[in-house]
Amino acid sequence: MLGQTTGAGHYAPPAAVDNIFINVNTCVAPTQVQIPDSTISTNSVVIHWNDTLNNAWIVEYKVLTDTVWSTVSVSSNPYTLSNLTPATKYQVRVKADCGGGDESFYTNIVDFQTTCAIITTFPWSYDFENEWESVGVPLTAPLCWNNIDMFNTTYKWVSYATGGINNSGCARFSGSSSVGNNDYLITPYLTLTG
Ligand SMILES: [Ca+2]
Ligand SMILES: [Ca+2]
Repeated sequence: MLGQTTGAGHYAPPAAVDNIFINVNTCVAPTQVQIPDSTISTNSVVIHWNDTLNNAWIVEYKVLTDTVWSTVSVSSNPYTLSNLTPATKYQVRVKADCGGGDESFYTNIVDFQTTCAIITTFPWSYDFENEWESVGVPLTAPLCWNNIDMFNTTYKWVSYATGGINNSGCARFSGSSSVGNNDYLITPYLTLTG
């Protein structure tokens, strides 16, 4: 630690410290939190991490845009996180629980997105009023829809936020009748029974 005064005269220092205390966190954090893509479903994921020292952990997760983490005490690795919402972006982090209130630092934060639910409730409607997601630059699509842009990539299905019924937003084919087009905007999966 280095203290220094500057300026003419070198009068009293402009800051002070006292009773510095440095401690070591002996509870070692897990590493390499991973969520294999194959484990991601509409409402659950399987979380793995590396840790050969501990046998109890605290898994924290939240919706990406939330500020408050949900906390689960866990004694298995890997751990299945369930009761999630379909087609939603989440974040997860893990720390070791070494007992007696001794906890490690958090791991890095890992992002994941649950998969889209199959639509089984009818009538079903869609108003094209939510922001479209990137589905591979420069293409976007409504969440859980598929946008297929063939032939002329200048001409494709796009979001038109000020068009549609009462200017409420709609999907628009931005194209030209003078060129060939073969473009599709495909609904989410639907299951029709009965
Ligand atoms: Ca609309
Ligand atoms: Ca096209």
